[in-house]
Amino acid sequence: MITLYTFGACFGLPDASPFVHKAMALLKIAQLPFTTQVVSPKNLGKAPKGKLPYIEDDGEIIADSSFIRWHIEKKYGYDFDKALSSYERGIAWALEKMLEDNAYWILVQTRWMDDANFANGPAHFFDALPWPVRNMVRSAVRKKVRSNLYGQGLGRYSPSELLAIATRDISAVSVILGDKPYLFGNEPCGADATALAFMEGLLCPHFESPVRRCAESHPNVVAYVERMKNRYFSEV
Ligand SMILES: N[C@@H](CCC(=O)N[C@@H](CS)C(=O)NCC(=O)O)C(=O)O
Repeated sequence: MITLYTFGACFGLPDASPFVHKAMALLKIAQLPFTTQVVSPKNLGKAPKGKLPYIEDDGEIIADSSFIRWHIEKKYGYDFDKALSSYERGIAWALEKMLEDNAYWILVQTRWMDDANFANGPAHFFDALPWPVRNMVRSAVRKKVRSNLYGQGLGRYSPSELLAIATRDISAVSVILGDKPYLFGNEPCGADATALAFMEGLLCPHFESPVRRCAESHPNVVAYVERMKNRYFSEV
């Protein structure tokens, strides 16, 4: 049995992390049974790369959502992209990496750097800590996230610049999806797990932002997220 290590369901999403959400979706698309185990943020250092997700499968540990996907493909012989041409596989990979390495940071900026969203969201990750250290840890982690955003680069951009970039990302997903049920046709492929996780994360009603409004302005994306949720996450 596969164990997926997660942060836990949060903000009406299957997981606070879109990467964990993606890994869950991959396991569900491949119809592999799995259990989940929540990792406390203070134990993240024990994760192989200090990040989630990772899985344990018969004693084998695999970290990173893309490596988890390749493990599923290799060990269980499930080709997520079997129906895709090599050109479509190229587009699928580019779309995934746009979401994971670009849109992800906009999502982080929206949740962690906007004061109201932070208070309503990530600030609660620390509620279980005793009060003398709670505020200190909360501020220290927020500071680290700010520094990560600055290092990545998007943390240096104004809200209107971030929105301009997010608008391109979201519209790329919308255009590639078109009027198809899934990104590349009638059945989901590997990139659908990523698109679901990141688009549902950006659309999350728990957080107010112009980026969310932009995602909401694409009816095909909104309908797609609902379609994927109904098919794979009806229990959430
Ligand atoms: N490339 C990794 C990214 C995973 C990732 O960035 N996970 C974040 C949560 S969204 C994390 O665990 N961050 C904890 C930290 O940086 O301390 C993947 O695809 O799994």
